[in-house]
Amino acid sequence: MKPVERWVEEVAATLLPDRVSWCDGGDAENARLVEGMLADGTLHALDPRTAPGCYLHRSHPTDVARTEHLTFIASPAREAAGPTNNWMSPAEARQRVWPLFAGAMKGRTLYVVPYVMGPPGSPFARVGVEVTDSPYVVASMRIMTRMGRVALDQLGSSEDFVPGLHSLGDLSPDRRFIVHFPEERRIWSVGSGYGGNALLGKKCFALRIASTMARDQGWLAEHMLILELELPGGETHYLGAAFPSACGKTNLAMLVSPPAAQGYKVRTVGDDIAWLRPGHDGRLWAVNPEAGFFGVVPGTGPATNPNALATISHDTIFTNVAVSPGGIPWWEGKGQDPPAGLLDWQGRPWDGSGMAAHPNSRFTVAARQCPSISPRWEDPQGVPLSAIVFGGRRARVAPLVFQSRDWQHGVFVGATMGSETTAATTGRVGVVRRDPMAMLPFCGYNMGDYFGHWLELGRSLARPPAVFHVNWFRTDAAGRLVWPGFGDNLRVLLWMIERVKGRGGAVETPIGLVPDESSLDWGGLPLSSSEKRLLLKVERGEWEAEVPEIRAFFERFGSHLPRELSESLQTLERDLATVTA
Ligand code: OXD
Ligand code: MN
Repeated sequence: MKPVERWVEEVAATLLPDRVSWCDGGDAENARLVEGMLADGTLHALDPRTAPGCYLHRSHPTDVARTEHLTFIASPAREAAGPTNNWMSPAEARQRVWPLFAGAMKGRTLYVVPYVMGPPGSPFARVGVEVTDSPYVVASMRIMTRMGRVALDQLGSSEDFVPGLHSLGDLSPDRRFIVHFPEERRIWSVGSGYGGNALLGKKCFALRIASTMARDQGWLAEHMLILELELPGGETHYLGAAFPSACGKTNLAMLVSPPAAQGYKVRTVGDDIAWLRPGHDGRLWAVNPEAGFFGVVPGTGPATNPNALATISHDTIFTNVAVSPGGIPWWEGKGQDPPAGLLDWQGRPWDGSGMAAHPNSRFTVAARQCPSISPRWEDPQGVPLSAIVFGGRRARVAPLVFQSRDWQHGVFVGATMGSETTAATTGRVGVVRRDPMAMLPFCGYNMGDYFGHWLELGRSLARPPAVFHVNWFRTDAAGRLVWPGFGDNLRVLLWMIERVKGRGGAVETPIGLVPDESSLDWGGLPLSSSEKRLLLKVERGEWEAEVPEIRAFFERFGSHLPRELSESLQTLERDLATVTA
């Protein structure tokens, strides 16, 4: 018996399913699953004329986002999980969580979902196997990963796979746990059918477990989009960008810009996760381990992201959007008036107040459907990064863009990122929290050690990417967003590429290098000179107020905080004190 078969037999003995079904990932299997889900109301068919091959899933109203407070790292020592993760000892997990799996699949089918994270044939691809009782999860994993026979073939009789146990349980938040065992490289998830909690290849494997594998093996697993930027004449650059959930990674990865007419082309390699490795050439190489997009729907429209709109025009699973009586999906920002008789995300007649689609409603769609997908998106070796971009959602403080002075300073910039919370996780929206490298909810080990790993990895790169920070969300005194964003973000990317090439004007500030006003292309933008100044402004008082917050955040890591980061903080403090206001 192969190791994977032995494991399935072992867990089935506890889960007690009525049936075990090994998924091959084929069309016939998917059609059978969809048919069953249409029959039992897990899926609703959408209008075959305007949304061919599309379905709507409504999740339980208490199960609409990742639940970070129910997500745990179960390393034997609390210190290994660090101060930013919820920790549970493996013994406690066995006591509190394992019993929730006992008999959980009685009357249900246990689906075995073998999957590969990483491009086909890539030496960096890794196999996971998810056991689940949710056909919605199976259908979604088929889109988000390379699922089925391909994974079993890659695995053969090896033991080298990440086992993930998932059951919907009774969907009660009181009995919901997402537990990661980094040392054993296994995952348990119970009580949720929501994407980030239940599609175990994504956040659980490709970020939390993979980040610990990456630490041990000398690479990085990051919450980053990867985009390709072709300049007129054909020169091509790749950028990785880490923004917290629901801060525009998908939009940036699929950017369509007015300067496209001049020969600039942006193509998509990935929209959420990047696995990064030092190459023999001293550069940092990136692969997208996923095969699909699980993106935020509201705000996806012809002006904001026409490529995403085209991508999701067919063969897409929508979760928690609104729908017309004729099965036309609708959401805020779609760029169309709401159809008459609209049903909200819970299937109730919408009375026009509040959002009709859930703010965290999602699309699940194959990456190959994206019109802007890069021909290199499945390159087994990945793509070499010219730049890494960190970014947050800050109404104040952070300028539109700045560049770090070097890799070490770039790690400091990433480690001190702040961002306002969004609907992608349960809890209050709009409060600023430190979200280092956008990995706060996704780092599978002590973040202090993670910063150290970033520093060490940089030392091994002869040609490290330049590191930048962006903020598209600065507001004026009236609370209005100043920067138009979306397609115009290309202007900022082009300044970065100029900097990478040793050109592009910049002024030194205590936080790093900010474009001088004349080196950004503002042409045609309806911005006054005071708005331009506001966008690029490094306000000393605001940054002085950041320093104690950063210090308090750093202190949480105790002896795990690399000395280099305390030094960078001291430098910032000193430079702020000496700068002329
Ligand atoms: C996601 C998230 O779903 O970050 O990508 O929440
Ligand atoms: Mn994400």
